[in-house]
Amino acid sequence: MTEPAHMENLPPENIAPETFRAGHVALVGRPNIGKSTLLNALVGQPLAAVSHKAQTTRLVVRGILSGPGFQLVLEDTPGLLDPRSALDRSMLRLAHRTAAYADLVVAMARPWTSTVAEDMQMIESLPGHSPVVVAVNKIDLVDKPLLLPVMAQVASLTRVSEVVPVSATGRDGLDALVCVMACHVQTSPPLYPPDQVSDQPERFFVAEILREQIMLRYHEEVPYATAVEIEEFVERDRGKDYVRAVIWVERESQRIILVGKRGAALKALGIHARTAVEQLLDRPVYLELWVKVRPKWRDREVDLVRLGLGSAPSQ
Ligand SMILES: Nc1nc2c(ncn2[C@@H]2O[C@H](COP(=O)(O)OP(=O)(O)OP(=O)(O)O)[C@@H](O)[C@H]2O)c(=O)[nH]1
Ligand SMILES: [Mg+2]
Repeated sequence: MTEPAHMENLPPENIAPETFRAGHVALVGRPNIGKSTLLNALVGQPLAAVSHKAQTTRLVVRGILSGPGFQLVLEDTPGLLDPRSALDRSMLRLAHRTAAYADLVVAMARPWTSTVAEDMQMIESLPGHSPVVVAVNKIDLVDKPLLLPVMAQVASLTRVSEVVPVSATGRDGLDALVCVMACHVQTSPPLYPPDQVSDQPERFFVAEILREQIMLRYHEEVPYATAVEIEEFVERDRGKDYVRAVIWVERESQRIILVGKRGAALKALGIHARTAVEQLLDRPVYLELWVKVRPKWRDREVDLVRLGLGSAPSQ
């Protein structure tokens, strides 16, 4: 997974190099629409954190989907929303920048007529000039005839070249979506070896697993006031790998909730996270968790940069 990309990747022998297609595909849309679920379903691995809460994803998560004659570098992004904190602004900038530089944008929309206007507005405000394919997700939640007007409305937008109905959890329509995405990227040699699923480091995915557990296990403001920092990651040839992570919160009251009575909540979090980390890395891991307070980190650019959640103001 952490293999660096090299530029001499060759298409499989039975594919003519001049017909191979490859490119970056940004998955964008409002929070909770299922971008991360779709990424995971397409690459077949739980790379990105998924939860029923909005604003689960804070950074771009990349998954590589290789098939016969194509390679798609899928980029899951934070949900597009009206920003209220420096963190929100940073997430919005990141999602917009990813869309602007992608070869193709897959804008995800909800399947209801009541929300189609909002999703169309989101699509119209996307920066850049790359083609837009709309994936209308969660179609398992609506009667099929009700989908048609939604699809017709989004298809009427000038930048939209195709609309594909899908259910990321039900794995419905995914083959059609892959086919449409592969047709919309340019001919290009593969960007990565065919068996590589991401170009992001293992420690990034360890933080993502911890974040998912926090989103799933805590409520109200607590998961939102939380950031995960992997302070140390030591790979060992013999014995367990060692990972030390700090979970930052904004207030002492949040630290107390995270840790729980006699440390029970943090212990349960650690056990679940370690199991998922060991599955991902396919080796045993010793996971050490610390919870620390950093007041108002979400509104302090300097903290965002330090935690890898923002770019330096001068950039
Ligand atoms: N019924 C149904 N639920 C879905 C589908 N796709 C995703 N979900 C659920 O929607 C919720 C949000 O999914 P995520 O993948 O975390 O959504 P997201 O767009 O990445 O959200 P943010 O990271 O917050 O922007 C989860 O509870 C998913 O299980 C689908 O096709 N059908
Ligand atoms: Mg997400």
